[in-house]
Amino acid sequence: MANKALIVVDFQNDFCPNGALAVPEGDQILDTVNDLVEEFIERGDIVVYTKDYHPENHVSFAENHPEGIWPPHCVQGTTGAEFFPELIVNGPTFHKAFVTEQDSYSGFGGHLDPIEDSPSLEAYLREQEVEAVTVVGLALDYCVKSTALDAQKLGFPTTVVLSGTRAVNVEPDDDERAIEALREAGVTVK
Ligand code: VGL
Ligand code: ZN
Repeated sequence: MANKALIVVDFQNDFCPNGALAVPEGDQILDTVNDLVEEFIERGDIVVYTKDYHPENHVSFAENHPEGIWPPHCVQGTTGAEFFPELIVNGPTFHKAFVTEQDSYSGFGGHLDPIEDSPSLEAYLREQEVEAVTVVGLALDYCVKSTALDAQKLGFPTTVVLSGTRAVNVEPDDDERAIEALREAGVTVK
């Protein structure tokens, strides 16, 4: 039985340098993330992963939809949707935003299989009797923030490890604002 879960958010090729929606220095979270993965596994805790997993014409893509703001990224079946190659994967992956008309920044919108009646991330954490979570991955100001806020709201005391995340910073201080919002919600940011 695990007490804690590490949630590795969207550490995928498209969010790393040369990817379709590259997060500056996204690849540089690797050592922190892998160290945490090993630490959690060695302690008998669990690690779960999320994947942004979009169909080709997803609503978040500016070229397909007026409300879309992103270049096409993490398209199902492409290399961009795969995990960063050196990431240690030792746990289940929850897929999110796989329906054309729905986006989800939060990993809690994720399912084990990319179909909506497959187990959700929350159901899995409850089943594993997880009592606290640590969140790392990409990007701090979008999916990491949203996942950590949801986790805290769902009653899991939540920690974000800053060296294990990087921000997109569409606006220059988005990272600072994300950290502030997390702390205000009671998330530990360190
Ligand atoms: C993300 C923008 C669009 C993320 C996903 O993983 O932070 N950001 N889709
Ligand atoms: Zn996306």
